[in-house]
Order: sequence, then C-alpha cells, then structure tokens
Amino acid sequence: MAVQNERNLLKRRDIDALKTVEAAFHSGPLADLLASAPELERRRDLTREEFEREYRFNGRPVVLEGYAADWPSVRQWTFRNLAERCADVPVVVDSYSSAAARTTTFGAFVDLLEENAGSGADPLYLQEWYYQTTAPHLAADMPELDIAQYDFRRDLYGEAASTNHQLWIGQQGGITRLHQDAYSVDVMHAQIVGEKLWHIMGPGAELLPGPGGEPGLDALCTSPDTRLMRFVLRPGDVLYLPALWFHRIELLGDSIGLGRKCLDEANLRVHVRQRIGELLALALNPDELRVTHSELFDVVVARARALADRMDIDLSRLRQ
Ligand SMILES: O=C(O)CCC(=O)C(=O)O
Repeated sequence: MAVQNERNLLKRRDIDALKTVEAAFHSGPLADLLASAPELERRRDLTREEFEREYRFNGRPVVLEGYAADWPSVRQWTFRNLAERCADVPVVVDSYSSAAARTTTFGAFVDLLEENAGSGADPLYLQEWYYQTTAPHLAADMPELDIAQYDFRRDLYGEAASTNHQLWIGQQGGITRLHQDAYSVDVMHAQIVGEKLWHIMGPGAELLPGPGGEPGLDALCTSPDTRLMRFVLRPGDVLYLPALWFHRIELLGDSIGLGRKCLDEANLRVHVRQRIGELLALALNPDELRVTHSELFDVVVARARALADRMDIDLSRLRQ
C-alpha cells in the first residue's frame, strides 16, 4: 500500500482521517469554538463589478443574499414535483461513503426520503449528482449566473463541460464532511430548497499530529490561518468560496442546493496539473488508488465520466 505522506489531516481522504476530523466537529476544542465562530459576510444587491472588485480579486468569500431568488427552481421546486419529472433517472445515493453508496432511481430515492423521515434512521443524501448527463431538462430552471462568467473552463473544455453542475439533495441532518474542492476551482453554491449550515476554514488551516501523535486541535483552534467562519445558506442565496477553502455542510432541513464551480484564470496552471495528475493516476495506478482512496475513488470516476460525456469524448478511442 502507498505511504500516506500528507500530514495535514484536513486534506486527507482516507476513512480514519475523515472520521477524526468529523468527530472534532462534535466534541472537543473545535466543537466548542463552532458556536462562537464569526458569521461570513452577507451582501444583498451586489453588482457584478462590486463582486469582482471587493471579493473575487481579493480571494474573499461572501454570501450573495437572494442572488438566485428569481430562478424557477427556487420558486417552484419541491421533492415531489422533481420526483415526477425525474422518476426513472438513475442516481447514486450516499456516494460519499463507500459503505453506504447505492444506485437507485430518483423517484425511488424520494419515496425513501419520505419513508425515512422521522424513523430514526440515518439521513439520506444524494451528493454531487451530475444531473445534466442524465436529466438535462432540469438545467433551464437554474440559469447561468452573470457573476460566474469568469469561469475559465469554458475556454479549456467548452461550454457544455463548464456548465456541468451538480445537485445536492438530502434530508435534515445530512452532512458533507469537511473537504477542499479538487482542481483548485472556486465554489459557487446556490441554495434552492431548505437551509444549510456551512462551516468554512481558510486554505492555510492545518490539523497536524501533536507530539504524542494525537491531532493538534488546540493549535488548529488558535492559529490565525484557520479563519473558521459559519453561516446559513437560505433559498435564493449564492455562496462564493474561493479555491481551496475548506467547507463542511449540515442540512438544517430537507435541502436542495446547486454546486457550480468556477476556474479563475489565476489558478489555471495548477488546475491543469491536478487534472492531468488525476487522470494519469487513474489510468496507471487504479488498483492501488481503490485501496488507498476507498471513499473517493468512485466519486472521482463518476466526475471523470461526467466530464467525458459533456465533452463528447469517446472512451473507446485513444485518439479523438
Ligand atoms: O451542499 C453540500 O452538502 C456540499 C456542497 C459542496 O461541497 C460544494 O458545492 O462544493
């Protein structure tokens, strides 16, 4: 097995590290700090120019309150009417946990949500659903954002692949564990139904082993690089989170959110290197990766398939 040489537990994707970090959100010094963490700035009626000048060019996260309030999805979507429109569409539920992940249809998923509610069972979460490859008719309800026009993936991969967004649909209590997004892309997350509590930390946050090997949570909590903040995203709100900020999400009610990403040209070189690195690793070393990255492997393959699909790439040919 490969040597795990990433010392920062917040960046590791093996199950032990994921569990340690998640546990720190429930008890101990980090959990104590969460309640008093400062709120992320919220702005209403921000113009695109103000957004660029005050936030994007400075790498400052912000919630754009009500920025997507007039989207048809925000005004009309419910779990039931989505189920009617996507009854037979295949989806992978709880894809972020290799032990819980399973394939079903969207209609059956919504039936399960209703059965599950109040039963005491673990909440269900359909994470990172690339709906445009399987349910493209939903896209018109989530129009492109003018503040996302800087997304350089248009030039790199073409229009279709750069608008290959993901839906996150789940039940009260569902959690997406702390992570940084891959490929150095900015997060622009639009909340459609329900509310989500976000905790974020700056790209420099580190949870390193202490002298006895135990995680150095006190150091994480006191370091100025941690920059822990919290906020609730409500229907119509859009979050801008610059590349490499850590984020953890908890569903306060049944929730639907749209995760769309933007590549800032400033991060182009590192983005391309990470993409090529991932594809080479998948092509040349899949067996080892499946063991060392059990929680991530299938998600990464699903992402690569969605990208190939949106770029019209024929996977049976070596030269396109
Ligand atoms: O909403 C969630 O549970 C996770 C969203 C996320 O990680 C993202 O949009 O990058």
